[in-house]
Amino acid sequence: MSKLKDTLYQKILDHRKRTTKLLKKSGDTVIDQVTVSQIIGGMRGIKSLVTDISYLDPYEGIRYRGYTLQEVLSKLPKAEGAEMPYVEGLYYLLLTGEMPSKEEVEELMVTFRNRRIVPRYVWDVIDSFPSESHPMAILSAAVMSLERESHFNVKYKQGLSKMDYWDSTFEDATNLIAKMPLIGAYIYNKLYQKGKGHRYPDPSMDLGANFAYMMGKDKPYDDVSRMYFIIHADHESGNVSAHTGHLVASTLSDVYYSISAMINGLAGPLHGLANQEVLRWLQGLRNQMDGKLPSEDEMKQYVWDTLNKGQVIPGYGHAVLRKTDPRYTVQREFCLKHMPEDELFKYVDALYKVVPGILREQGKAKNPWPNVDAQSGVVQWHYGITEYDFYTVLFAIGRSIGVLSNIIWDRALGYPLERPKSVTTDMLEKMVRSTKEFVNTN
Ligand code: CMX
Repeated sequence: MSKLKDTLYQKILDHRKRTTKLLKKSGDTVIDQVTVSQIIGGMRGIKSLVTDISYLDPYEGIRYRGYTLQEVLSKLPKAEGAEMPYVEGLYYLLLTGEMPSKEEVEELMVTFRNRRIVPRYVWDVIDSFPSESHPMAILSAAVMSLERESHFNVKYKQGLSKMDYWDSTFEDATNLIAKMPLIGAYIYNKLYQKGKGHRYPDPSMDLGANFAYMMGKDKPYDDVSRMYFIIHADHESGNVSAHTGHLVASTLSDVYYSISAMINGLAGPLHGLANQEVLRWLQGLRNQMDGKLPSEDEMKQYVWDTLNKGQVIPGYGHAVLRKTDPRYTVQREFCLKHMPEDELFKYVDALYKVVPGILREQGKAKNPWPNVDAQSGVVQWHYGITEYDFYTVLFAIGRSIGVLSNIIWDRALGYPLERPKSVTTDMLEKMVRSTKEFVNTN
């Protein structure tokens, strides 16, 4: 057993006792109430999922296993001369809750390296897509096509104890994470470089550096990849991509079905696709300005014009966060260091000064501050990835690391099939009529 798997197994044994005790002793304890607006309003804020991989505080932002993003970036081991840590180390941290040593990360790098090979039929699936297809649709299909590789399915058919579900799920998850960057780079190459830029992975490189290499990018794009995959990895369990992955996996569908579904959820403009929307929207402004940097008043006008057309400002607002997203801040700091003179970065910076005030004045958005997607496309654009349809693929590679870690733990703790209850509007009206508040106010 590898060091990671061994450590994970010990953690699972300990954690099972806590979950069993909670269920046995406190199963009927009420911890939340549900309002009509929460039911009609997309279940906002209802405490109904449990995960120990990450927690999202509305004012502080995401913590992975208790660590802020800044702590994760400074404490995880790094390659010689790198600014950003190994992505492999993040997988170790998310799975075990322990900050890995460099040796532990190196062992995991070998594990990933040995699992990179993507079967030929996956390339055929990708090649069979018309070139106008969205890269997220291709990614979803490519991941789906790998389903026949699932160890979990083989074991399940042979008759697998529930206590062992996590083991083959771990094998499937690790196999998929190792392959995702290759699949992503191949899709980029097929769609935008007509297959001419394809590079095989370099066995001496870590996951982030290898992705940069396969994309044909020089330093510091290796750090951009590492940063990007790490900051997008998890955002607790209620966001659409994480929740979809968890939901599908709760039926004991294998990780390929689950991650393909996760990718489909991420592909919506209110979620992961917002990063490409930001770029599209900024390009609109740039075209309108004939290339010159807009004044503050021109910027304000563009924002108001968008709102007055009934559209959202992409990259701003959030269902949980009530402050600037720390994932935005991490990227902003990277931009300030590496590309302060970049024209689009200046646009983003100028927007940061005007959008929150306007959204407050408009009075609809509960959070007027920028989220991760407001910055991420600009960094990619700067390093030559100007095909913004591709940005959500990068988000998906990162997000799969967190969602897969969660699925392994779901299986380890025996979380059941997810099945919330729905009611009809009639029932809802009846329930409202029978409450004290209704009687008192009518
Ligand atoms: N621009 C304009 N209006 C916005 C807004 C924005 N950026 N953010 C929220 N609003 C509006 C909502 O559309 C809603 O309007 P209605 O009452 O007319 O329906 C109102 O403000 C209240 O929404 P909210 O409770 O503040 O936000 P939600 O939890 O409903 O939605 C989100 C959250 C992210 C979908 C929303 O803020 C949004 O559409 N933002 C722009 C898209 C975006 O950046 N998405 C990426 C989020 C991060 C990610 O998942 O990747």
